[in-house]
Amino acid sequence: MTHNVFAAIQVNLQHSADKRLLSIPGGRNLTGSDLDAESAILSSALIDLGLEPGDRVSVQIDKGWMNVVLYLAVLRCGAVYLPLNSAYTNSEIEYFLTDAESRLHVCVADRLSHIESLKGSIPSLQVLTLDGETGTLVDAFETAKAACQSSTDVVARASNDLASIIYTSGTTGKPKGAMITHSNLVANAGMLTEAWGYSSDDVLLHSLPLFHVHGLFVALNLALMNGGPVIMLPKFDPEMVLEAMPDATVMMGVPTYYTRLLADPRFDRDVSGHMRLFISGSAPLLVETSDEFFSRTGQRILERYGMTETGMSCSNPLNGDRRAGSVGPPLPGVEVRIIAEDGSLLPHGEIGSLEVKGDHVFKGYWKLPEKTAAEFKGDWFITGDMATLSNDGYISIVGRGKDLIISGGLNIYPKEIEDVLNDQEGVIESAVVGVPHPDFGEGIVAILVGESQLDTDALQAVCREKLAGFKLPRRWIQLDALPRNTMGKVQKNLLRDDYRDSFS
Ligand code: MLC
Ligand code: AMP
Repeated sequence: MTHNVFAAIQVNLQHSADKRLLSIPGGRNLTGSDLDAESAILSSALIDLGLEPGDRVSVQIDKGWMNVVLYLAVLRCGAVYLPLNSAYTNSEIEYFLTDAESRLHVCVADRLSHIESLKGSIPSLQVLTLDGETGTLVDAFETAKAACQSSTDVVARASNDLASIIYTSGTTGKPKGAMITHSNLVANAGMLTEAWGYSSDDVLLHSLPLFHVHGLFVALNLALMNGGPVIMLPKFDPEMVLEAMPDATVMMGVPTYYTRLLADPRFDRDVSGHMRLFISGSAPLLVETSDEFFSRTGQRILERYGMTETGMSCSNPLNGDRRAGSVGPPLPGVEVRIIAEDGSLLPHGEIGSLEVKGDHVFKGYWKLPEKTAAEFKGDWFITGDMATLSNDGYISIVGRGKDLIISGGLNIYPKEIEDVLNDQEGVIESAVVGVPHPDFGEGIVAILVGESQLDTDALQAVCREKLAGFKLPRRWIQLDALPRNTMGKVQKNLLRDDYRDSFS
């Protein structure tokens, strides 16, 4: 018996052989049998290229149906899928490919020459391009198809073998590759199916990117594992979402999606009334947004909580009290606990560090056994989030133990931006903080201390060259000195208070 997560998906593709499972409005529709057959062809093309089980396939492409076929083909041939945000700059990408020792990288043609230049330092690297429905990946697919090569076999994998590596940044050091196993994915999709009553009758409105846990594993995997159709939009755009909504039953998004929908007066009970479920996660959903959504649509958004390392851990109930400001009880099969600084278990209602345990928890960080050991206590994973647990079992995330900004559902570690700024001539030191932002939840403010008056346009340009656009500070402040406590530590809480109205 194989534990390859693709095998669990394939059963449903075959059950839904003639059913339209993936539709791109204005584009292609693929049935279960299309997805099965085309992933088989691409899988054999990948094997022909020399890919072996366990090899890393890094992917930085635009969203589309071929991206889904590629994802399925990589799983099917037992390789490890490594998705990368399309906003990452070339210098950011270089680290991921080198660290992961990528065997195959799939990118848009514009990035090809840069990736080719990395071959000297990553000797086994091969590169294919994909731009929509063209590129050398498609050529490889067509060649395999013409040769009638379609290995129908799903390459056997053990439950603890890797299905995916997703990089997450951290408060210290370089980004870490979270190793996600086949059984992690099967377990988490099973928990969500049960908790959300997900079935083949659900039609998912998919507007999330495919390069993070939310869009890839929570949304796409859950639908495919249930044989449920997916309407896939290239990105979140309220116009497109409103147009697709009449054909959908479930939508998932980060809080920004819901605030943007609420900003559109056309989003009302008529448009949303038939929807079974709206789900939010990846960042805190403000109580005001939840309440406004409820009064506009008569439906309470179901908020859930998770992270790259664990997939989903908690969710408000499908039936029962969906509590604004809380992420609900742990999912079936998940255990949670709240721990004090001294390591003791805290009673209900007290704020402490949230730890989780279950079959959904990842295997560890790629090539970083010490970092892995530091974030586990036995089977318990230390999330880095601060939370409370109510008497009736509801978790509320009240803050972060880690210095992290979440903007539009994307994680930004201030240290990464501070390192770039501190390297610039004339900058003595910097502190980057997140403050309330009406659209993104949090927006980025850079506070600098310079030898003289700093040229913030030039600093902005350097950041744009080195960092993905969503990490760019949007407000710049220069001070004579940063506030520090008696230990000499920068008091970011004071800076957050001082500049909290920067975007209001
Ligand atoms: C884009 N920009 C952002 C941004 N996204 N700035 C801050 N925060 C963001 N999230 C900037 C770009 O750099 C660009 O700036 C400008 O906005 C326009 O870019 P765009 O791509 O056209 O933006 P838009 O389409 O409006 O995208 C915003 C968004 C998108 C919110 C729709 O970021 C998004 O889909 N976010 C979801 C992220 C996600 O999937 N998170 C899940 C992680 S998994 P400029 O200056 O260059 O013009 C996880 C675990 C869990 O967290 O629990 O789920
Ligand atoms: P990532 O590292 O991108 O997987 O992001 C995971 C982090 O997002 C978690 O550790 C939390 O800090 C945050 N997060 C996810 N869902 C929620 C939520 N519903 N409420 C508050 N924070 C959340």
